[in-house]
Amino acid sequence: MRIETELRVALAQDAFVLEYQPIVDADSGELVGAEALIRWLHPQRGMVAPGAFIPVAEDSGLIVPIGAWVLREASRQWHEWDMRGLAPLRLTVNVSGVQFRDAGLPALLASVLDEYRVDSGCLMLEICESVMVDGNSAAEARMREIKDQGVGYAIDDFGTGFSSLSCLKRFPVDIVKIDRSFIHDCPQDRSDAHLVEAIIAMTHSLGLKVVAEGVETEAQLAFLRALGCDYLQGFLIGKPQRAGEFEALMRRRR
Ligand code: G
Ligand code: G
Ligand code: MN
Ligand code: NA
Repeated sequence: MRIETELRVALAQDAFVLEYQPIVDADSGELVGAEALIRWLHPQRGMVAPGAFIPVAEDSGLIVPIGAWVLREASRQWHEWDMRGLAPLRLTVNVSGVQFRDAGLPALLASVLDEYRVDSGCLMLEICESVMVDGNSAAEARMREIKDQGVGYAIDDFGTGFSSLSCLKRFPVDIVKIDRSFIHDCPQDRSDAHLVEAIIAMTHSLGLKVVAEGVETEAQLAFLRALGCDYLQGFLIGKPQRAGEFEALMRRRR
């Protein structure tokens, strides 16, 4: 079967699942949120990572219904945790450019936030720099329309694209996520270390918060903390995990 056809079947059969990767406050280590990451539970191939099917979903337009499933499922899970007294936790959800530009997105968000009584301040969309670089006023208007619903924005993989400082200033961004490729060789690699330092300083000068992604070592953690990085995410903090495991982590971290 073509992967596109398989993805349609997967949607119909509810064969996707979300994992949650913890995000902590750099100073206190307190759990502040999680990034929701989709996985496909394939009947033959087992768990398929998003890199293997998100690009196909984007090309075929299937990213719109798949992305809708992700937003609904993340909201449903938030509500479940809230009911058990485990929220408020901030959830960030990855949104592809195609999905972001889809005309139905604002209404979909309004509907899931309402259905699951999600505190909109607890939901953030992770978009990549290219959404802003589109440079166009349509993207800016769309961002503001959703922002008016209380939903925030984190810029994913920051540093790998071509967005400028003026974009971060002009668009209603809340958080910048430094791409893990820049964190990987810190603090030994002086040029990466300086780059990370500059991104943090620049982000703060614009009044935004910053998340370092891909934190894997204690040395990276100490380095990022010393620079005043706000939040940390990475295997050192915790791997992406299923809701049940994540819930256990929330109970321990509270
Ligand atoms: O989870 P890793 O686990 O492999 O994720 C790889 C990539 O897939 C990341 O760049 C992430 O942004 C993207 N991704 C994960 N979940 C989603 C999702 O729900 N929607 C979209 N559009 N991308 C996702
Ligand atoms: O592009 P995005 O930032 O959304 O990608 C998230 C991806 O990064 C997921 O595939 C996740 O599994 C992966 N990831 C998260 N933390 C780490 C880490 O510390 N090291 C590495 N190598 N990958 C990580
Ligand atoms: Mn992401
Ligand atoms: Na990233």
